[in-house]
Amino acid sequence: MDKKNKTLGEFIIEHQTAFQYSSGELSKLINAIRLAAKVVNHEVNKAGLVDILGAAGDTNIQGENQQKLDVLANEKFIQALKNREIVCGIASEEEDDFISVNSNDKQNQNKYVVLIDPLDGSSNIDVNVSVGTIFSIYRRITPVGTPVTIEDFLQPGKNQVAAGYIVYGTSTMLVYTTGNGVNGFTLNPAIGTFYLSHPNMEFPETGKIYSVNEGNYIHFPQGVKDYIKYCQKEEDDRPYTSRYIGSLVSDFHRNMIKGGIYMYPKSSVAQNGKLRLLYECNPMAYLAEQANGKASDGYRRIMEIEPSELHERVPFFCGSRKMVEKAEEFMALKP
Ligand code: P6P
Repeated sequence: MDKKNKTLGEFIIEHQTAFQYSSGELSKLINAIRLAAKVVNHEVNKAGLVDILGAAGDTNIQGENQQKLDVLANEKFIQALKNREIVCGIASEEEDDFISVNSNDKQNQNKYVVLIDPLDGSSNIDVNVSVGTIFSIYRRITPVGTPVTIEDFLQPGKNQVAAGYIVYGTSTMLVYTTGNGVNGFTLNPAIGTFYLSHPNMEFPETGKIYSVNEGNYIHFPQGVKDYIKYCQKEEDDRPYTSRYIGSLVSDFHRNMIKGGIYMYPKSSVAQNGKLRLLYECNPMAYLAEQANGKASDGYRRIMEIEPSELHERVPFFCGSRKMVEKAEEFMALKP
């Protein structure tokens, strides 16, 4: 077990031999994320003080009002990733299409593509509720030195080489995996350093918290309605507690520490739910499985899904393994 208070930089160096590819490449990837996280954290923490709140006036591909902080976070992460000679392509919730990153040298030897939700839960910005950044990293599958293509991004989640999130909450944390468990680092804002505060994070096998927007109850499949009523029934260790922040990263983070399930199911008004497969569900599913949890669309493993487009949505059930399995039982009975 790694001792706490190790810095993120020390941790990366000590663990880079466990990274399945070149050791230096992981350091560059995580360091780019770390830098952008500190810049965005600074802006998020002062959002109420400067004229950075409110819609930027534009709408993104999701048809949602772009908050200025969305735009800023997107720019900062793209800039940080572009500046490292390691990434050949970037996809973002805030960008209609993927961005091809051309290396300074003629032969673009960069091997990684990164998919990001630069500021998830952005509707919470104006009400001072925590938000997060989510990232997902793959090795490209098309030949190194050729232009990156959509195929490099449309990989199933099981191909990820790293994934994580930054949660801008009461403290700012970077939580990530490279396939050898999940570790959480807390930022000391006074010195701008992330310290290992949560080594080897794991979901409790079960829990007593369920997270879902019950305002959509009437539109849910019967199996989801039945599972919610199961959670609310006075029996055994139930009723459970309902906790829903409206920020996936925050709900996921709390549930990983305390035990719980997060659900964004399909509904009669959203046949594929709301969450994006590539830059929300897959990275969170990778983290969940690395933390002995589970992630499915109610029927199948999220990380087995073959993506067909950059911004596709999937239903999402994620958290403590036994809670996800129980929800899947109800879905199987009444899809
Ligand atoms: P609703 C934020 O927009 C997000 O993608 C997740 O972070 C969050 O859990 C969900 O959508 C909230 O959506 O429809 O419940 O407001």
